[in-house]
Amino acid sequence: MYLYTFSYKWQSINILYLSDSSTQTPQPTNRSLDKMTKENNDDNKDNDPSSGYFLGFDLSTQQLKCLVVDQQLQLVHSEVVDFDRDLPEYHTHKGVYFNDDGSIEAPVAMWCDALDHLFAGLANQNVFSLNRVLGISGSCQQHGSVYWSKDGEEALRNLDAQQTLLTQLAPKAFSRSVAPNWQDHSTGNECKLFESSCGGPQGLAAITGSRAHYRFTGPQICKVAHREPEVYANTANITLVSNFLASLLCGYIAPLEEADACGMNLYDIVNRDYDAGLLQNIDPDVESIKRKLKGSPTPADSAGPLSCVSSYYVRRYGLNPQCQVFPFTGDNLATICSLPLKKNDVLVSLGTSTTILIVTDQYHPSPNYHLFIHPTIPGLYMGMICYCNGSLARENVRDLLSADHSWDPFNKALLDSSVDNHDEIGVYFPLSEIVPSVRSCTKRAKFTKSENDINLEPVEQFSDIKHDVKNIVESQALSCRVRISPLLSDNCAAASNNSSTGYTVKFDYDTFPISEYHKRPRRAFFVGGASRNDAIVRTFAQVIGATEGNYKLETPNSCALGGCYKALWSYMYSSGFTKLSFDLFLNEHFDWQHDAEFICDSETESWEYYNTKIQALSALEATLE
Ligand code: XUL
Repeated sequence: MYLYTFSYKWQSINILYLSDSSTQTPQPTNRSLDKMTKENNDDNKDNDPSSGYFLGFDLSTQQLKCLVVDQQLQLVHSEVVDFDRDLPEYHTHKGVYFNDDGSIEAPVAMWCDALDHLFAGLANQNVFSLNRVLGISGSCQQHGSVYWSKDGEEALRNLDAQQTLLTQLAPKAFSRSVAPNWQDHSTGNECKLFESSCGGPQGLAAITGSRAHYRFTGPQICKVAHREPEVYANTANITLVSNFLASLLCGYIAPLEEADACGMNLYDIVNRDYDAGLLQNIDPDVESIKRKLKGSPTPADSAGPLSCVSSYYVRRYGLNPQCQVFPFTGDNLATICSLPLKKNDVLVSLGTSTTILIVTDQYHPSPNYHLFIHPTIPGLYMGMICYCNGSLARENVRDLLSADHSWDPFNKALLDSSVDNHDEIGVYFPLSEIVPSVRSCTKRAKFTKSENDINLEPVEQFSDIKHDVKNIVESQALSCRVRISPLLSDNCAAASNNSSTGYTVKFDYDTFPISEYHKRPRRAFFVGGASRNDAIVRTFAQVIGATEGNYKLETPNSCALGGCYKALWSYMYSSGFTKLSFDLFLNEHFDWQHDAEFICDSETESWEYYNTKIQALSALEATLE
């Protein structure tokens, strides 16, 4: 029996930071070597999940993290390697290199090194036995790409437990020592090529779920192929960060995972295969680039394992030789796996920027957001909307009311029913915005509305800053609401072609009857810094109008936790211990009392009140450049 020291699994408790031996080669101690010899010979080795553990990795920009859960989803242990702090010899800044030519990349050797450091930490704790780990999965930063040399796979298949990953892989396994990072913006030409090859942003979004983005892997690989032809020619395989880490654990180059492959601008989501025309942007020899990508990705909705863990980890750290590695996915995709989300549930991240993740059965692509195949539930997609302006814009207004940056006057104004802004609308974009795609601006207007018509009158200022408080939070929330509408509707495509269904309203690339903007999500989950601000969350909740309640979450580790749950469910499902689908399985075991805090219901009356502002926001956005 192991003593569980954790009571609250969303908190990252008992993280074992590495000692300052970061420059030393990580070694398993005598204790872990003794332990593994004993346990590998232990006859009592079974696959009973009730005494097993499940690892969820998260290879993010700044850290490699691993959480460990038991079968009840209880967090048992966590381990972190922070790149800048624990591996200073790579001289990264926040985990990456900001190169002189403007590109942003991360050293692949550092990630290999970090994995050994992390396992050394796992092998040297006393909370659980690595020999009892039955399944591993995880999440990784999306879009990055790792270039493997012709010797790469062989080096991986022949790992010697007496040596480190670094010494065995870094010198020869990679044709490029650095991986492009999602923050990179150096692929402008390649993005143009991708969009023009298939009829523009809408054409590309229709095929791949997203318009071209600098960070997306297709344009990034294209840049390497065209600007570094020698490197490309010497590259036998290209992995995303997710199947790179899975490959290190499996001991061979694992295929891509399908949900994460949707972040490449290469994958045809409807036909569930790479798009040959898009691949040709990179390499006229489509079969060759397909081979480099290791053929078809593993289907997102298959629960099966990639393989057992490589013997390297069994011999070096005492992992169970039967431990199964399941496909890793992207970090945003893993985040939705950290909760028992169902169709039409929405996760609102109120951070520096605002990000919306929504589970949907509607494939309604738009150049303004991203659609990915859902990583665990067949027939569903994950929609992701990323705004640039979030807390910074709200803080600007806050500071107009409070010299000492207090939220109190802001929150008081936000909930003050005597501040009547029913005929006002504003947009507050101190940074240029992604959704809608416009330059930095602040605009205010008063409006009058007849049944089918809207009359907008621009104003310099409202009568009081308190009105800006209400208008900024409401318009941010309303923007989220109208942009998730097409993903909540069963018939938006049909509705957009049917002019007899009342007057229409345009947002971005969509023109729908007003009724299409009157769809409500099921549940809303709020995360991120501003989710701790009750007034802001309650206002968002009323505007967005979830029909089954609004919840607040503390999610410092949601990506890694999603990886743990994916490993646990995949193991249970593929080994026949459960027949439940991922969401039902998670729902059955999820501790709502501990892990989610109910905030409020969305009142129908207040939700309807915001219906009146939809046209006004559309009209105001139409004036922006
Ligand atoms: C998503 C994206 C980032 C990275 C962060 O498209 O680029 O969220 O996945 O790790």
